Amino acid sequence: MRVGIVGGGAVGTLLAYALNLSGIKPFIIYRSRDKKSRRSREGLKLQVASSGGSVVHQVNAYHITYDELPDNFLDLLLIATKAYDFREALLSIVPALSKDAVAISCQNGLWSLELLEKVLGKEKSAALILNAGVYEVNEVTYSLAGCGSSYLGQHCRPQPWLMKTAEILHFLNIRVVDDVEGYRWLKLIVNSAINPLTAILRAKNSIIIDNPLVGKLAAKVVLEGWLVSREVGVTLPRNPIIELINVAAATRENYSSMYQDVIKGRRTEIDYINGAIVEIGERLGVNIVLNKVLTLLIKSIESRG
Ligand code: KPL
Repeated sequence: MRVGIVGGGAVGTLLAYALNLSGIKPFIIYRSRDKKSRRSREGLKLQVASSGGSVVHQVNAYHITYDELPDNFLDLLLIATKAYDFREALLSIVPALSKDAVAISCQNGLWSLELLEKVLGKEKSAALILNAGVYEVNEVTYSLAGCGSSYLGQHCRPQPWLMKTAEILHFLNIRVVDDVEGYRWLKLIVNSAINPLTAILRAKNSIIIDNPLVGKLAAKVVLEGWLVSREVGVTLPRNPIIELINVAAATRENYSSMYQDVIKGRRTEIDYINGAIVEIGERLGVNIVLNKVLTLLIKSIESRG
């Protein structure tokens, strides 16, 4: 099976490492030739905590740019770009997919799975709700700072390929679920609190559980998203306040993806997380004032560069 991973950042590296543990050497696909060359030269590493400290693993992958990919080549595509790069990445890669290829969106927030389904159809599209904390150490090294349970699901009855994919990614402790919407919203709501608060306060995820004031604010943000999800008609598989605490505890040593974006002066995924809650909440008449404030604060930080 030929597996492609678009996006060679923190999530892409973790996925590649997980595939290596099942004996698969994936193709990591880049837009930039410079990044590809550097990775081909210096390799890619994932630092994983172990009982006696941390171990740095070499990630075994082929590094390739979009235009080097042959047509009808990939059987499984894992899309691990930022949410705002998803559309362009997907459309550029479609010719490289084999006739029966299937694809998984791994983005934070909403809208990516819907876009994937428009291109490949519901049965060949799935979403991975990844509850792992990975951060960039340097351009070729990432660190895995905690891993909770992750979920894989579709907007139709789970197809047989989903179970096989969960097996080859067993390192990530993935459960195939029937109700992907519930799990997507659960993660969306948890991210809506952890990501902007850690980015604004420049703190690790642990601040959510270690600082009672931040914890209280995070819980209020979660409550807004919870009310929006109820108006949408989504049933959450778990209480999102408890999930917030569990995810923050499981990834306590991690710097959230939004923290990392802000520190590096990069664009964040705020529009797909809190921005999505604001958009849907306003349409349905739910009070989403905290999500709005967080969205504006992160956008103000982004605009300063
Ligand atoms: O999804 C994450 C992110 O940082 O985007 C969590 C799970 C909160 C880990 O940091």
